[in-house]
Amino acid sequence: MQTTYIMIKPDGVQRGLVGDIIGRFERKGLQLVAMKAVVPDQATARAHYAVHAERPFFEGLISFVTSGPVICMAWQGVDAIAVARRLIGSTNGREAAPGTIRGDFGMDMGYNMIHGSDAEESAASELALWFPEGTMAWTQDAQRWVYE
Ligand code: D4T
Repeated sequence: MQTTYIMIKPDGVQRGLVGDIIGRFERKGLQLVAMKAVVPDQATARAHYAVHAERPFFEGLISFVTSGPVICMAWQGVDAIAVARRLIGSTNGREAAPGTIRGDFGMDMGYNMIHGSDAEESAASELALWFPEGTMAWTQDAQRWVYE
């Protein structure tokens, strides 16, 4: 079992894609173990993208990701990190495969709607950064909740 950090970025929220995107993770069979909406502060955004601090697009990326609400989520499942990356698709929406989130909804590199952890180490550090309060342990059993 793995838990991965997934974040719908400001463009995904602004475009009204939150429901569509979350639905894909639910339908895939991943389990939602944390979720909240926040407007990221500078320090958190810079820590999250620290690996890109020297890249020319860094400052633009920080102002973009702090520009409005994002949806922070933790999704759990077998190989959840790689599974989520495949659902998300490659970085540039114009090149992302149809059927992926970026391939179906995106046309840009910077405005690519969603972030997903790329390795176990980044998942652990991103979950600690965005969810210092921790995630929920709960048993998912859909049929048990159909009839009272
Ligand atoms: P994230 O990290 O947001 O899930 O995206 P990726 O894993 O697919 O891509 P990344 O880490 O290489 O890039 C992080 C973030 O920066 C934006 N970006 C990237 C950009 O605006 N210009 C660029 O040239 C690159 C490489 C897009 C995603």
